Amino acid sequence: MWPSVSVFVLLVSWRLSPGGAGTHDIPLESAIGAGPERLQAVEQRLSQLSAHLAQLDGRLEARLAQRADGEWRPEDCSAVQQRHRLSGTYTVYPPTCGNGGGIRVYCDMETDGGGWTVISRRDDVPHHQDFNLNWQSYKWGFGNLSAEFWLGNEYLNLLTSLDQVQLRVDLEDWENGTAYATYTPFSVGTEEQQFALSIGKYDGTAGNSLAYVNGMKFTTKDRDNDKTSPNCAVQFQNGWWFKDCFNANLLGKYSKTATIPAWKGLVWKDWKGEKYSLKHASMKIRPLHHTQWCHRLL
Ligand SMILES: [Ca+2]
Repeated sequence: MWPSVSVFVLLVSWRLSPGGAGTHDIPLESAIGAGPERLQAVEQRLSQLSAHLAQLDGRLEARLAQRADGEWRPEDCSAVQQRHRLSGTYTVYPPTCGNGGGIRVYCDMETDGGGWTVISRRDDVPHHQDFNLNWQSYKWGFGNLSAEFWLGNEYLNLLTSLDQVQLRVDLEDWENGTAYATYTPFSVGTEEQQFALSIGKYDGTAGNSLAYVNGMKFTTKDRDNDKTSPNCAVQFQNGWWFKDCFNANLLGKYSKTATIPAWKGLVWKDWKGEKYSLKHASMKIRPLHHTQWCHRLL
């Protein structure tokens, strides 16, 4: 649009310029006589062009907004953070072989720079989620993203199989004390591999309680993949990566009090021991390359 406007303005300048080239073929009197009319015509034309430009501008803006909403497909919360800085529920699109439909996830945009896709949360909420569920439930996830939930083993496999990710565990006791543990890298196998857990190097303040079940397959009440008899998932009433049985169980039965019979609650042995049930426990993942984005943003 601009080149044609420039040409038009140049043309107008040339036609109106009293001393410029080309004025010799217009008698001075007629140029003066025609001045107001021409100016009016020019003004009218400029006004039309201006309206047209505004219209184009609006259309361009609408097209860009449409692209932003319609074609933006963040694959996890780390990508969501490029546009959104508040913790909450978002739709993410992990690459899949199927239709590539989105899934709803909770993004933690605060902890250690944010960008975390939360994979489970336990909390002191009015209504607790039942975690004594079967293989299919654990496969596709369950619960309330704003309260207690399990994202789903199939999604864990998806989100940890393309990018290398870090797992972060955040814990809180009943006296407002907090601790954390990170595992780098972290991955969950396919369903054929029984969603086996693989964790790398530990770091943090909570102690390395998850290491005991590294390499273990997932076990639920209807699929026994643990190393004991009969089934840890039946004994503790939740699905998890059990061995014989655990040093950490963040999906155990929620207790409104800290003190519990040994192992019967939300346990992270190396922080509070096996007779202490935690008030809050969450697990979240983030790609290892996230730090770069984080630095660019902050
Ligand atoms: Ca068993």
